[in-house]
Amino acid sequence: MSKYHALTEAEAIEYARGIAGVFPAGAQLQSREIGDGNLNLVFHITDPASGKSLILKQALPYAKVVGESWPLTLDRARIESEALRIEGELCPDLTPKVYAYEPDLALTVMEDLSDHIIMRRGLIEKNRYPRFAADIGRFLARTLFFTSDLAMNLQQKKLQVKSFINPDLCKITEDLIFDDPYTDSPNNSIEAHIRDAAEAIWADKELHLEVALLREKFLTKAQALLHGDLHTGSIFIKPDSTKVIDPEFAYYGPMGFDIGAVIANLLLNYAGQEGWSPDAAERADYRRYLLDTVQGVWTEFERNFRALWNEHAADRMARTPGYQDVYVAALLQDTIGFAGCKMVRRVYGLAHVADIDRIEDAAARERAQRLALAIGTALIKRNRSARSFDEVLDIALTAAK
Ligand code: SR1
Ligand code: MG
Repeated sequence: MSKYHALTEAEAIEYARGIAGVFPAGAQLQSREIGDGNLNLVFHITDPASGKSLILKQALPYAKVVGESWPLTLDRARIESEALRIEGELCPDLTPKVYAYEPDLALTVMEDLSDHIIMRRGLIEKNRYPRFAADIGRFLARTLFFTSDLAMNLQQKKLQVKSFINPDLCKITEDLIFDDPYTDSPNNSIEAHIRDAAEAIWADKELHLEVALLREKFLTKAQALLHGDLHTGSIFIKPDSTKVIDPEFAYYGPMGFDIGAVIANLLLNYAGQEGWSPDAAERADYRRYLLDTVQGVWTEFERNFRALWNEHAADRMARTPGYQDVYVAALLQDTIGFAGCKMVRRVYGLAHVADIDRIEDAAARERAQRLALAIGTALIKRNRSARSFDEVLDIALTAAK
């Protein structure tokens, strides 16, 4: 019989006590369930006397955001712990340390990062993170390059694709990102004041074609091991440190999906400045910082990715002259298209973002929502013709005028 059951706070303490070498014997541990994501339980275990702490993350057999009517496989805990291991080997300074994985309980024990904050919150507070673009560009380049056919033994890579088949979590993305926002789905959550904008998107056949083509890439292009949900809520940050968490949506897919996710979430905050920066000069200044960061993410990704390719390309065909330029040009287009899809879904799909939803002034929130939709739809429509990353910045600047 399965040992699985959702842990209580007291059981989480007992489990944490058994992790060797963390807490002193007899420590008076405290436990608090702090999960504010959509899917899992997260226990913060602390020992006030020694100052030591741990995080226990446990998958629930359903999507917490909806309830037991939406069952979800516990296998995602295995996928997450395995993805964390690979990301940790490739980027040890950019991932949390994992102390244990308990398959029967779908439980991962990891480093407590509460000296960092969730990046989405940091951006809402208008903090600046000078290292972020370089850190995330390196994370993206290393995790995507080294798990792809460019760097791996081709047979090993196929076996790795198999162990990251993640149908339940991919279905969430397929529905919530590539389907629901383009029709009057009951999963959507639409504020009445922007229903006209949603209806315009439902009627926009040119847009639907681009989304169908991007969805096809998500469904079929097993290019690299993706994080799969790389929004600013999956990043813990402080000015001198970046940590990428929560890769439970990991699967083999198109590289641009992860790069686009980072860019989309920076641009969602850019749109949200309608509410967070009422002063025009302050708004323009923080937006300039965000666009510099958006540009930096792509520049750092491309620089690192090309350097890795030049140094580590696995075989003769990967070193074919001209191949790298064509590959990167296609990555740019995928990145732009997926970034657009990731923006639209966060405005009126099932799961929104605090950068926009927490704006209290309804008129400012509506302006932010419409701006995010304008940028998102333009990115989607321009993806296949894009030749330079400058187009992303042009779209954002033009839409905000
Ligand atoms: C039902 S889960 C909703 C969203 O939360 C996750 O973070 C993913 O982005 C997913 O689409
Ligand atoms: Mg998550």
